[in-house]
Amino acid sequence: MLELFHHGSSVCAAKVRLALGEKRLEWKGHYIDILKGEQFDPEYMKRNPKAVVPTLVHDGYTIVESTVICEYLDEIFPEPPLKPADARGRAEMRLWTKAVDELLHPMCAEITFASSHRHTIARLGPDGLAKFLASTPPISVTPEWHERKKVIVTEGFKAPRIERAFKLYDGFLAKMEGQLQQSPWLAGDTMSLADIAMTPYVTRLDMLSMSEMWTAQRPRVTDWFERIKARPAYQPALRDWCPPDLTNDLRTFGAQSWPEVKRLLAA
Ligand SMILES: N[C@@H](CCC(=O)N[C@@H](CS)C(=O)NCC(=O)O)C(=O)O
Repeated sequence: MLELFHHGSSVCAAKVRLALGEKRLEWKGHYIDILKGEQFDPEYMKRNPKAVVPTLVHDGYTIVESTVICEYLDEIFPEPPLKPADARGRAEMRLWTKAVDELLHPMCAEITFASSHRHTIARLGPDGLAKFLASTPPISVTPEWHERKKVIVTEGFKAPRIERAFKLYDGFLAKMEGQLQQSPWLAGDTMSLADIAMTPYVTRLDMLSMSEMWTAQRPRVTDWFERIKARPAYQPALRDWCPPDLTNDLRTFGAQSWPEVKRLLAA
């Protein structure tokens, strides 16, 4: 049996849901509301000491780290394959998944909290918010996340170095545009874990009403995203799990943030 501990707006959890969906696998979900602090439950942290989602449990075996989970699923359930057939293709694929984990993901957390999540978690009230921020373990999304989350929640777009996050994100879209000139998918002729890794991050910008970051000047990314969205696994994995009020927060607060984001990108 496959069990997934996940959350509706988590990019890493969406990545795993998409891999499960592409493989048409049945799974049982355990919803962890990371904007209410459910990830800090000591019982959950026994499975995932960084207090992050996702966590997969397969026949009693617990596995963390979304990219490792996706590779594991592709080995255990090889059809349809989500890795290129040749070693070079797999190397290209892993360069994408590594860059997503090391660079894009920490910046995605920053832009999401600066643009939207900080308004959502403000509803916890002053005491609830203080408890939420204090509960993040010393090593979480990144080794700096405990402090960085506090700064971004408090200062929003005035947080030091916040422009770095948006510029790095923009750089990933530029890199995608370049790659998609060479091949239909990010690591060659077939859709792979590279595309699955990038899908939640492009979707995040879309949900934040920031799709102009590619629709205005990146036709190949636009076309790639249309092809991704047309896949049957997309809607259930990426959109349906996000509760309507959270979808609404992302859209509304994101749209309010967009003029500031545009200014940071142009500076
Ligand atoms: N490297 C981890 C990162 C997981 C991660 O950062 N998850 C985020 C949601 S996408 C989370 O649970 N954040 C909880 C928090 O910010 O307290 C993975 O790929 O699974």
